[in-house]
Amino acid sequence: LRDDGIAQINQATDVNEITKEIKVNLLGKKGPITQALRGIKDLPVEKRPEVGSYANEIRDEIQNALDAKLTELENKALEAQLVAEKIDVTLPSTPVAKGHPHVIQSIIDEICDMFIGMGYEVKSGPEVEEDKYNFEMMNLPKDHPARDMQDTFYITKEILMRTQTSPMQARTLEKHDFSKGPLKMISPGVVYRRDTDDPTHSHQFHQVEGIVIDKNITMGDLKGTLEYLLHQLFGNKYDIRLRPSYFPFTEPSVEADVTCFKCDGKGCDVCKHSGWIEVLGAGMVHPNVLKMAGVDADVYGGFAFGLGPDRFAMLKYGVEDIRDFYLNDVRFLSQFN
Ligand code: FA5
Repeated sequence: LRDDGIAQINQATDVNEITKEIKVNLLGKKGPITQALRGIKDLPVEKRPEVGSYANEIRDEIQNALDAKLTELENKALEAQLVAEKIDVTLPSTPVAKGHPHVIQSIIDEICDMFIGMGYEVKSGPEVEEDKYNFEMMNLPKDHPARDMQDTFYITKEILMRTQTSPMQARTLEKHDFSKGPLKMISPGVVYRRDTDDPTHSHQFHQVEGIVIDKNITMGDLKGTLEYLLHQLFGNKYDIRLRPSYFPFTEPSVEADVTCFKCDGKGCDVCKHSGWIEVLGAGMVHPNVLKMAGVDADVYGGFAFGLGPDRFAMLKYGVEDIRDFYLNDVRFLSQFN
């Protein structure tokens, strides 16, 4: 029995055969050894110890042979698996596409860095905004005709998708403690208008709002800041002009234009043949805006501006259609990596 059992074990070639067949056959409840050990009680008393210890000895030998074979087969299986699953770490890997910020986000970051360098703080505000902040506190009461300048997506009568980042002027003015120093803030974000999409207009675009309020701030400070900003971003490659304009929340108001990138002397397609593209609105903050936010307009004053980074990106990179920024075509966007 022992020799036969050990021979069976030695011939086994896989783990299952050992654990499920041979082990059960030899050492299981119905196997010869268990049966022999059970039969001991029927032997004469004096024979029992001898037969018992012999049967136990055979059982232990078989058990040891089984354990040894099992370890050997398991090791072999592991080795085979290691060979089969070997990874050659020296092989070149499949390249993983790496993302990068959207070109407009990069421009916004560049603008923010520039203003942080001039001591401004950066704040963000809600895109779903109250009529109160978007219009009323910006000196645009309910029936004001200038509301038509920014065609609005209303959610309810009092809630809307902000048409400009200017509500952040009212929100920060309301909270600012002037005893601690002047207000110098910029606020980038997305705005929405019921504009018809065309090469220079999108119904969803970005703005960066800026506001500086202190004692003795002049239009000269505004002009210097805007010229610094535009020259930093565009270099001397483009001409810049400030043109009188109208905004209900600034007086006086200006708009800044930058020369188009595709002007050939006869005109510029993108700029409707004027040769200029408007990139920002600005002005001296209207005293009504200060008063409504609880600021003493006799003591404090300053300037504000709202610029369009989408238009900046068009100029900087010679993109002729603003809609390209929103189509999410990776072939287009990856140029700006
Ligand atoms: C405003 O939105 C004012 N809030 C700006 C302002 C702030 C003036 C503070 C004074 C003081 P305007 O509607 O002109 O102004 O928009 C500002 C800029 O946003 C424009 O110069 C332009 O660069 C950009 N812009 C406006 N409409 C669109 C549009 N549909 N698509 C892309 N950019 C746009």
